[in-house]
Amino acid sequence: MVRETGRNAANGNGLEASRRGFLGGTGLVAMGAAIGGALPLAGAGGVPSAHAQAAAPAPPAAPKGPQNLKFPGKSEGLVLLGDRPLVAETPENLLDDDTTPIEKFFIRNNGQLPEETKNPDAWKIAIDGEVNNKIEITLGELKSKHKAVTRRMVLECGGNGRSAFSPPARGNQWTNGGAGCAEWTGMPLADLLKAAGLKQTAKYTAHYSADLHLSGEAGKPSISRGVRLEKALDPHTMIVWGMNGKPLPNIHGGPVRLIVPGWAGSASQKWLTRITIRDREHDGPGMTEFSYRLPIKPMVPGGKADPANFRVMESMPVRSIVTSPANGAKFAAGTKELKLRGASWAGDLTVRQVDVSTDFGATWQRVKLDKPKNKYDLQRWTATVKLPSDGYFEIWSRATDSKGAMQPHQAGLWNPQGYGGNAMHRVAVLVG
Ligand SMILES: Nc1nc2c(c(=O)[nH]1)N[C@H]1C(S)=C(S)[C@@H](COP(=O)(O)O)O[C@H]1N2
Ligand SMILES: [Mo]
Repeated sequence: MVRETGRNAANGNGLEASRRGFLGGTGLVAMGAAIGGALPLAGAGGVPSAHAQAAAPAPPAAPKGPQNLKFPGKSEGLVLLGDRPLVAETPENLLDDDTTPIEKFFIRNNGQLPEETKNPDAWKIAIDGEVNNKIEITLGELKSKHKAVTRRMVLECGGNGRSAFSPPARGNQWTNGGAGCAEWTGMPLADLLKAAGLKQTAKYTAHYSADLHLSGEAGKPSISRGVRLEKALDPHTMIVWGMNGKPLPNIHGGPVRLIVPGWAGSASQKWLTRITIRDREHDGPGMTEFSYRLPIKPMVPGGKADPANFRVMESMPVRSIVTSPANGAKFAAGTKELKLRGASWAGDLTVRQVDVSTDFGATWQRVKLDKPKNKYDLQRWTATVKLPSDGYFEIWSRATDSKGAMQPHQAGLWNPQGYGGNAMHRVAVLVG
């Protein structure tokens, strides 16, 4: 994995930048000291990442502001996390639509972008490995032979929320914007696998694609992940050629990709060329050691990780975000009420409840939570909160999934590459 220095790599979620804007360095230190605290057993810099700067002896130099993405068809509101490979996230306040428009949808690449195909219908997909009949089929044939289905489903990077880990974890420093919810059109992968005839020995998929490894070395996959057969056969796991009613754009894996909803986005292979059915857990790039894996026994944050203590990450954890107001929003003096909007989702599960706090979690208020349109859709929420006075406030949001798991205050289950961080979302606002 490439180590990338994203925005606010050291201090997490961008909240610090807003505070600095409001308060200046001294105020920041005071604020951090008031709410920060030591994290037992942590490695160097053992304070929660959102408050990390409070521990510094002097106010640090102002970090570089976020760099905006410049890419055809994409909003300049997206924040560039890396340009080799190209990675960009959607600030939470741009995730305010029921269906994330293509121009706002996050981008995550591990290798080089393939050139856009001139003839999408001639694109070939093969199914081989532990099957009775190998299949090679063009996208054109797939489309003509199978009834297209459309589902609105969340795609979320396994590293979403990484910037909240303390000590910092390796990789793109996503806030909560490594996620989007699109209308995906295609067909269930299961239909193709059944047509190939799965052998008794079939256990796992292995996904291959047309993008080159960053090194440019021919035949070296940039990433090749897979899923347990049970997930591959779930009717929501799809081969997809349409996004929000348009042909799937090249940047999102067009002409054809997988969407494995609810699980780390890396399983959703873009530019899909082949699926090999395996008789064991796949071991391609992105499957082994600490890649998209979580500790079985919790490890000491920042400590030495033992590969034998890691298992493949599957469902993503529950998450909520405040999509309005934006972090750093200012309101006129005397504003006594704020209308909030947000979104929430929970991997393979649904969201049961979302609560918000304007007093650093001392008291919580339940929001009005919408139902998903179909399984794996995101759930929008709204709330109105009262403010007791002018001044600096943080809006915190926390979701609880259908099994009762709630977002923690701090990204937990530390792991070297920072997967599954789902700390509560916090936005800072200033009244007056
Ligand atoms: N072929 C290929 N597929 C890929 C990737 C990649 O680098 N190459 N990145 C994966 C990761 S890590 C994520 S989070 C999603 C991102 O999809 P998007 O760029 O359409 O948002 O694609 C996945 N599929
Ligand atoms: Mo990802």
